[in-house]
Amino acid sequence: LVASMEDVEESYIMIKPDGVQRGLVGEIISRFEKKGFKLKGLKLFQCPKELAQEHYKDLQSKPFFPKLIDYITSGPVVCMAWEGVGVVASARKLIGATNPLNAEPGTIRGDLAVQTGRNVVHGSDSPDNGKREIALWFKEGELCEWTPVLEPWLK
Ligand code: 3AN
Repeated sequence: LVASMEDVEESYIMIKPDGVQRGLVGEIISRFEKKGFKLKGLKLFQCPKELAQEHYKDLQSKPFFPKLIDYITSGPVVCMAWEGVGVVASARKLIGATNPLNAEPGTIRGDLAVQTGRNVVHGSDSPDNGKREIALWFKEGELCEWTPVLEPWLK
């Protein structure tokens, strides 16, 4: 059964500063590529405090909020927009549980992280948040609409 355009979603995926510092960028990107999602936006970016606060505004009242903002702004992050059928829930599965010690082996956090406060990657938690976060982190002109063309590369 072929999926319809209505099933196509977008997710904002971000490699956090610890993922960049630890040299995990290629490893993490390749998991989304190999799964079969389409990359629409990609940049290395030093996040300003205000943007981090806006991104995590739902967690504002949590005791760990100031530390979370310090962490996310502590070094460059890799911002990505990924598109595909069911990409939001699938990316959350690929990423694994928030606490890496509860994340299954085979997931990014399960394989590569040990602490909730250093869990290497973010993924949007709903299609609406996927749209909101991509609009928040990317400017106009930074996203590419493209059609994967496999044929010429196979000849
Ligand atoms: P997820 O990133 O799995 O969607 P959220 O949205 O509950 O999880 O939390 C966002 C981020 O806040 C987490 N990725 C983590 O960096 C941080 N965080 C969540 N819970 C805690 C906690 N109990 N202590 C420290 N940091 C936390």
